[in-house]
Amino acid sequence: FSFTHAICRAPSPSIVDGLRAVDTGAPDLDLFRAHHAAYVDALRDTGANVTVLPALDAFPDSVFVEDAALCLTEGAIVMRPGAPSRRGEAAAMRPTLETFYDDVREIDGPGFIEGGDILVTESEILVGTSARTDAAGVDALRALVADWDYRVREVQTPPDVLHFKTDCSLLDADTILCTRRLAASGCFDGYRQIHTADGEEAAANAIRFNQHVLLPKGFPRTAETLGKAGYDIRQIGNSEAAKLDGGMSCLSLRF
Ligand code: CIR
Repeated sequence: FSFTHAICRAPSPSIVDGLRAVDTGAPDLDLFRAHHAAYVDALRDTGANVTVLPALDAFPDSVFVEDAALCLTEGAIVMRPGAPSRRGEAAAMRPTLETFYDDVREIDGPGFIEGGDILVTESEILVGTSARTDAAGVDALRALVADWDYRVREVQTPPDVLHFKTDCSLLDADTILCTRRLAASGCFDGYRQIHTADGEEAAANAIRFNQHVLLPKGFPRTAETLGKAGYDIRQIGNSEAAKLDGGMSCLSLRF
C-alpha cells in the first residue's frame, strides 16, 4: 500500500457505451471527469507521481485501467481480459508499462484474467475466478510470477459480483476491508478484517494509497468505522463509475 507511482486514464465520451450488469442510465461525462480529477488529486496529494493517459475513445471501459495490467515491484504483467470489448485495452497499456519497467510480461491464452480480480497482499496474490477470470488465467499468472517468488492463491469471486476487488480491498499489511458475503467464503481467514456496513457493500471497493484510504462517497457507516480505526479517509464521488460497476481500485494502476 506504499506506492511511488500510479497510472490513470481520462474518461472518454464513449463511456456511455461502457459495460454494465444492470442499466441504471448512462454516466454523465462532465461529472465523471470531475470525480476522476478529484481521484487523481487525492493520489497526487500523497506525493506520488501520477500519469494520466489520454482518453481512448475506441474502448469505452478504458478509464478502468486496473483491469488491463498487474504492476508488481519486479515487473508488470499485461492481462488478458475476459470481456472481448476490453481485450485491446491491455495491449494499449503495454507501451506505457514499458516506460516504467524493464520487465513486462504478458498473459498467454487460452485463459483469461482481469486486474480487478487480483488482490496483492504482503504475503500472497489472491485471484478470484469470476465471469472475467478463469482457472487457466490464474495458472498463467502463477507461471509468470513464479521466478519472482509470489504465492498465487485461487479463490472465488461471489456470484453476481463483477470482480473479486468489487468486494474487498487491502487496508494495510494484514487488514482487509470486505463485504460479509465475501468474508463468509473464508478466503480472508488469518487476516484482520473490517466488514462493510450492511447495505454499504459498494464501499468495499476502496484503495489504500500511501497515507490515504480512498473510499467512494455515500457510505457513512463504513467511513465512520474506518475513521475510528485510525485510517485517513478521502471520500471521492463515484456515482458515474458505479453505473458501470466501477470503483476506486479500477481507476488506477499503483506501484
Ligand atoms: C466492466 O464491466 O468491465 C467495466 N464496466 C467496469 C470495470 C471495473 N473494474 C474493476 O472493478 N476493476
